[in-house]
Amino acid sequence: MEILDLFSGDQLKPEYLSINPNGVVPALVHDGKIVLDSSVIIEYLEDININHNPLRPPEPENAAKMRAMIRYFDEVAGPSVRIPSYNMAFLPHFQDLSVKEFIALAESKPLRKDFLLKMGRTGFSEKDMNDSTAKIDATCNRMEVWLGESGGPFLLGKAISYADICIMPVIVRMQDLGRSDLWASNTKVIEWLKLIQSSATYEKTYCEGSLLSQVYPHLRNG
Ligand SMILES: N[C@@H](CCC(=O)N[C@@H](CS)C(=O)NCC(=O)O)C(=O)O
Repeated sequence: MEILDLFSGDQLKPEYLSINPNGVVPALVHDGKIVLDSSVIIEYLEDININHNPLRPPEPENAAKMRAMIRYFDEVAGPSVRIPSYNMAFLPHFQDLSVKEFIALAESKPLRKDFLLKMGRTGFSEKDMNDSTAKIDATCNRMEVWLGESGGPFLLGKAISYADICIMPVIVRMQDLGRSDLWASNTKVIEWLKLIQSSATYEKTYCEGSLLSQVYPHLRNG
């Protein structure tokens, strides 16, 4: 396993771009084959039978439901969580750069150039912040409906699936940024999150230093 330092630009070095020309993590190289994008990687791991517990429902209808959920998360929640994350945690890194350095950095990012230029060195506007949190709010409402339809405690019913695993980091990030209010009225989402966060796997995944509030003291409340 190779760990990249995103602030030093490891993801933009030619050796990494030859693996992932998008210049973002994660990328999986397995038996010399390259697999890109987190939601594709997790299904690939299932396809090569690396998991002891299947995380994709065996019935085609439920597998399709799961993929539709993941598409929704990738379309609505994924891009939205980036705006508060950058404004609240990462912006100071960019404010330390000169205008010229900042533009050069933005230009070097294959997928995130426009995003960085829009943010600029003063951050996203209040409207952008509100629009993005509204999308996370909509995602939580959608999850509440799905949890109701499946009977829970997971999005597709009794067993945890890739859909839960795909959206979990977004919800945990918003919780870490102090925005648990976004799902305060979604009782099923609250129970879903509690269940996930009480598992030993969660504990292992979010080892010390994984949360932004553990890295950036200004995010710590109280
Ligand atoms: N859709 C991609 C998004 C990947 C992505 O945005 N990764 C971020 C870290 S969470 C990244 O590598 N950013 C590097 C940069 O902005 O330069 C996936 O899920 O794999």
